[in-house]
Amino acid sequence: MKKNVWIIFVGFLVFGEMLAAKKMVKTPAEELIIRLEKIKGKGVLFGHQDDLAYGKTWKFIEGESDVKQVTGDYPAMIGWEIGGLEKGDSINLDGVPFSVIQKMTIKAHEMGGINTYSWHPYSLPNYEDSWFTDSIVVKHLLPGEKFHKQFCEQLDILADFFSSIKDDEGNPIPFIFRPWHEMNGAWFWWGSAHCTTEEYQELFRFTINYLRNTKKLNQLVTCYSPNIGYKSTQEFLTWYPGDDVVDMLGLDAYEWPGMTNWVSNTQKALSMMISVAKDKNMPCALTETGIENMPDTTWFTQTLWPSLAPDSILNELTYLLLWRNAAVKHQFFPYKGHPAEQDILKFLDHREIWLLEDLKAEEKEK
Ligand code: BMA
Repeated sequence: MKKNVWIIFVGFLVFGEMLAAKKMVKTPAEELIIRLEKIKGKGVLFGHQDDLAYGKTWKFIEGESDVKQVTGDYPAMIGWEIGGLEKGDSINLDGVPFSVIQKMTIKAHEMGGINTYSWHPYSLPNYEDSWFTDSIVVKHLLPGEKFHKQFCEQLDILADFFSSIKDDEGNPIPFIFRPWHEMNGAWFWWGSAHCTTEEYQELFRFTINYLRNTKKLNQLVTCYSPNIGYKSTQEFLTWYPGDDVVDMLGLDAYEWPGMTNWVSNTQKALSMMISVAKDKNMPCALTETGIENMPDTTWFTQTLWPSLAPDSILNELTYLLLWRNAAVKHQFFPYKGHPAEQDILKFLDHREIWLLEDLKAEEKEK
């Protein structure tokens, strides 16, 4: 009898310890959020989409980077695109093999950088691209609806790929996942004109819950990122799917021809996002930005910088990301020889804008 009491007592102790340990061990996603929170107020990570995969004049050369060619350093944040993965393709919609994305995501992490994944998926059932908006899709992806099973199979493919992003000890590498972005626009099939707000929210919720709960992925820092254009914090939150499925907030803001008052409009949009982020105690970022082909060769110092420069903005953003440098006329970072090369160097000279070495120096001090 006495022995049994002891066994129960020891059992309780061990169980208690296990519970405490479980609480203290952070998931990879939680660790990345903490990392972003620590950066906030000190520096804004400089990011570039596809930077380690290809540039204006090169493709799939390990160690190469348009940012490095110009600055001597890599971006601190690297963006990747997984559109096409859901379809079972081995290369994404921009021609980048998923094997390259996998390898270079791991490499970016090993170098001390942070990764973020965007997703421009093809639609069911006919695999039209993200910009094909002639048919209603979102509604049919939801539980109980006609494409739901196929949609789950697509998420299974994503989950398999995400699980392969791990370090050499087999630990999942965390990254920022930004699905269903720019939903307030009408250009994507999940945009506001092509589904109801509730359908959108359910789609977002289902996607994240499936990846996290059914597929047991604990490395996704999920980001909700509308496009510039909302007029209030309420409007920013119109499609917001819930604090339990969102970890951070983002804004996508490009300057396209014909736009006016970009600096003040971007400042306003950033300030609204920041006030929501503060309320929710979440990190936030300028998740996509740039001006295609950079016809204005002082855009970085005269337009982008003034948009970010007020302390109330600079102290709150965790990163900004310029879009990709495709070989065709679709570039957003002034590659070597571009007339805006000197201007980006001046922009990057601001001590608050961090390339990879700045991030590493900060984190080494800890
Ligand atoms: C868009 C453009 C497209 C590309 C897509 C996904 O903004 O760059 O050319 O296919 O992003 O990367």
